[in-house]
Amino acid sequence: MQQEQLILALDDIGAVRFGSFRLKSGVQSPFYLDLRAAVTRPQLCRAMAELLVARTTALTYDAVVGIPYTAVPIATHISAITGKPLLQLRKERKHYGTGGLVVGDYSAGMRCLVVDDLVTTGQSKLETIEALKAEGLQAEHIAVIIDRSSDAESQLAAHGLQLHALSSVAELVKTLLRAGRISRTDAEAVDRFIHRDGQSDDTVVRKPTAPAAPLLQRIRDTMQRKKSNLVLSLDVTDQQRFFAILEACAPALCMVKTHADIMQGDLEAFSSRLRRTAEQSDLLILEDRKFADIGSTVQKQYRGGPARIAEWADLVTVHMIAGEAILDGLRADSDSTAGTECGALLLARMSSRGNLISQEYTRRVFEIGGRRRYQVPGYIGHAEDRAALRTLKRQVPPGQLLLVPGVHLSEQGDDLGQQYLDVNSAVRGGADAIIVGRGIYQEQDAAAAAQSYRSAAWSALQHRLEEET
Ligand code: 5BU
Repeated sequence: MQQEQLILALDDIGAVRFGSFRLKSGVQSPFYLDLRAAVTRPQLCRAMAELLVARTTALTYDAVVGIPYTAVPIATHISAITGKPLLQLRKERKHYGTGGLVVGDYSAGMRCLVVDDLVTTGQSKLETIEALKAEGLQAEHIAVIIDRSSDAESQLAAHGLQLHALSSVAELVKTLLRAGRISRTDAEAVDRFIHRDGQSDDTVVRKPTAPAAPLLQRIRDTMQRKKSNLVLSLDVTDQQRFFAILEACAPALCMVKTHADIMQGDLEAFSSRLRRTAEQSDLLILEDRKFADIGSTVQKQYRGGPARIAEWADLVTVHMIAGEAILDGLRADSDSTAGTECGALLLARMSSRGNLISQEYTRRVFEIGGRRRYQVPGYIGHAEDRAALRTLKRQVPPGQLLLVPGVHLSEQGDDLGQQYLDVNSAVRGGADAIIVGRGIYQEQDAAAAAQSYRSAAWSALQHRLEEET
C-alpha cells in the first residue's frame, strides 16, 4: 500500500472526518482524525506499520515503543516486521514490585523508535521520551502516521528529536481533494484552520508545548525574565473585574493563581481568555484546586466538569492526604487532543490557623515530591515566622521551589483563620515566590500594589541568594 492509498483507506473507515468538531481545548476544528478504528483492522494496521518501517529504514534503533493505546498495535507490527524487540509503556505508574514505566526486556543505552498515531502538540511524545530516559533508554526518533500540527516538527527538533510522519494534514487533504472525496470548501476550511495567524490549533487556548519536567525551568525563566517572584492570587468572582485587575497587574507577576470554582459565568470563556492573557503577558497559570480525592475521582475533576482544568492550567495544587497515587490521576491522557499535563505543587504546610498538617506529614510530602520531580516543580508552604520558614525550607528537596501564601505587607491575618507573614520574612525565610491575594486585589490601585509587592519580594530574593552563595 502506498501513502495515498492509506489515506483513502483511512477515509473509507471514517477515520478522517470533515465538518465542525469541538476539540477538547474548546477550539472548533473543521476536521477530526481518529485512528483507533484503523488499528483494529489487521490489514490496515499492518499497512501503516509497513509504511512506517519504509519511512524509517535509514534509522538505527534497537527497540520499538508504541505510545498507548492506539500506537501499540502499530508498534507490535513494526516489531514483527523488523525483528526489533517491542517495549511497552504503562499508562499508570506501577506501585508494586520491580520496574517502572517501561515493560519488556531491555537494557540501558538501547535506542528506541517511538511510535504514535498522531502528533498534535508533541507533548505526549516528550513525556514518553522523558519516561524512557528515566529508565536509561535513548530515543531520538518519533514515527507517526499523521502530523496534524503545523509546528510539532520544529517543537520536537528544539528538543533534539526528529519527527517522521507519513503524512501531514495538508497532504492528506490534497489527496482527498484529488480523489474527489472532499469539497474544495472543506479543503480550504482546513487550510485556513491550520494556517490561521500562522498558529497551530494548540496555541489558541491551550498551554504551550513545554514538557512537564522543564516546567520548573519555565517557572525560573519566567521569574528571571520578568524580575518577579510574585504570584497574584486573584480571588475575585466577577470575570470582568478579574481580567481588569489581571491585565493591570500582569507586568509585575510571574504567575496568576486562580480558584476556577469561585468564578461566575461561562468557565470556558474564562479559561480561554485567561490562557490568552497568560500567553500575551508571559505568565503561568496556577489553578489552586487543592485536589485531595482518590486518583480516579481526581482524574475526572482534573479533566472534566465545567472547568476542564487540565486544558488550561500550567500548575495545580494538590493535597497528599490521599497518597501518592493522586499524582497518577493528574497525568495527561496521552490519547487526548487536550493540552499538556499540569505540574503539581504539593501542599506541604498551610497558612490557616489550627490546620492539621503535622511535621511528619510535611516530611512525607517532600519525600513524595522529591521522587516525582518531573511532575512536581515545587511546594506550597507557610510557617509562622522567618525562622520557622527557614526550617521548612531546609526540608525542600534541592532544586524544587517553595511558594509561600499568606503574605501581606500590612495585615496580620483575617477573622477566618488566615495568618500573614510580611514579604521580607517570607522571602528571606526561604520563599522562592510569594502568593498574595487581598494585599493586592483589594487595593484601590491594584497595579501599584502589585509593583510594590514585586519589588519588595524581588529585592529580598536577591539578598537571600547573595547570602546563600
Ligand atoms: P490572601 O488574600 O493573600 O489571604 O489569599 C491567599 C490565597 O492563597 C487564597 O487563594 C488561599 O486559598 C491560598 N492559600 C492560603 O492562603 N494558604 C494556604 O496555606 C494555601 C493556599 Br495552601
